[in-house]
Amino acid sequence: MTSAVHLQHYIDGAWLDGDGSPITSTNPAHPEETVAQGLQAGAAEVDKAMAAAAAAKRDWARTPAHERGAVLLRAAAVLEQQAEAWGLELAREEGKTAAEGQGEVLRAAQILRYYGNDGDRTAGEIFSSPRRGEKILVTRKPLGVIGVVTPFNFPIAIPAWKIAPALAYGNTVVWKPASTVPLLAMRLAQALEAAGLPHGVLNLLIGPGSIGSAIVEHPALDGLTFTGSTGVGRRLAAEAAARGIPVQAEMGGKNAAVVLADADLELAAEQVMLGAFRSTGQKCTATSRLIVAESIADQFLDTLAERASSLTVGDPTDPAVAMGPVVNDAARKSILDGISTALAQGAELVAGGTAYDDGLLASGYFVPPTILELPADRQLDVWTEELFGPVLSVRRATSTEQAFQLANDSEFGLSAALFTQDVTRALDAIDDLDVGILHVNSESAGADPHVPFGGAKKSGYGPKEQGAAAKEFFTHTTTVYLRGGEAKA
Ligand code: UN1
Repeated sequence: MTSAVHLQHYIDGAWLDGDGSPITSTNPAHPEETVAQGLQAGAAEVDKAMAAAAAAKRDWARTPAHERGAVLLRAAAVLEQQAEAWGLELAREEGKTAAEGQGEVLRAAQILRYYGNDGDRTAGEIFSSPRRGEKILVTRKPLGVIGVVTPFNFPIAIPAWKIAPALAYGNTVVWKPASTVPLLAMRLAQALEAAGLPHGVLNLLIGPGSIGSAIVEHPALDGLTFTGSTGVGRRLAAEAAARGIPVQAEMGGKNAAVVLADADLELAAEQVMLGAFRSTGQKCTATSRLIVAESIADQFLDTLAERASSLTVGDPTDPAVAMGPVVNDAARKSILDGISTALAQGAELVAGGTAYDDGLLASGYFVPPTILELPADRQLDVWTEELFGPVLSVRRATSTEQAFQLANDSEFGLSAALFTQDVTRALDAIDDLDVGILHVNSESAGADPHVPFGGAKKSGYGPKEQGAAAKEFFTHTTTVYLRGGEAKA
């Protein structure tokens, strides 16, 4: 067993103990194993971090974008070098497999590289003026101090895709990661520190949700970016918006995969399995609903049932394991409750569904990969509410139109996956499916750093993330009417 890492906060370029109560992160596969421990941040640390970020913002904003980008590129190299070690720590702290953990660290590096190279690409636009002797410049300037609040499920990639653009475009940051994954947060801050980030530009506070609220309430805040649950997101967004502070919030998903009768069923089965069960279903982009054409439904569900029951569940650091535990006991309980409620309301089990009662799978926070077929005549909670775990709910459709209607039957609209070999159907889906991200013949999860990421309907609030959208959010414009000093007739 590896010994527990000592958790500290990173404020104004120094690693400090908190003055709050103790905090530990534990291994969800072996809950008795402490991964990291320390003292939470208190109100004094929030003030210090906000003051440090505010003091650093003028100089960082004036640092040439090329230099800011160079810091991100050096941090990317640190992540690449540490990918294996930190990927393993990620698996121990969060529960996804070590391969996925390593992939996530490398993905964070890729994101840092993207923004490291993007920062000095464009600084604005120049327009001609209707007046002689004048040009109109639209320059982009950073917002200032950005509050970053991130979830447990991508402990390093989601922080990277918020912090990298924030820094690249000249902002300073105060970051509160999910309290279940503080070690990986420390690792990202360490990589940026090793890369030479000036003091105060990034500040990390480890602690409970009240630290996030304290950041949002702080007078020094200039912008807020959040990913996490709908409840918390809406509350923080409302608080920030009430103070006129720009907010970018990524929240829930209840993403559908639609499998039409003409689909390549082998491909569809493989991709639906990945979408539903990779990262133990703990992605806002995970496939949690499946709509399958009636004519192929029996055959397709048989294939999925077979694949789900042969998925190797266990310790995520074991290379033979395909699916690890969920993040903590509360998550396990609420997911198992969601399954029991669905069964009581008339759902039928296609695979999984029964809590483990023996050995590692019972002592760790494991939930079996579960597939439920829902009755056609009633709306079940499991169809509408995000369980954030390895649970796939299925309904059958007798036409493409009905399949798309069912896919849109959600207050969320983050992503969807469509499986068909018919381009006409794919083109229809672009118009008809009310989602921010559509995958045709691939799983519903996944995101590239150079294109917008975010949802329709209640999945998001404010500007999207990534690509050009990130530059839009993390900067504002100043329009400059520029004339020479000579008087014109
Ligand atoms: C992915 O699908 O690979 O919280 C990324 C989430 C999303 C990120 C998904 N914001 O799961």
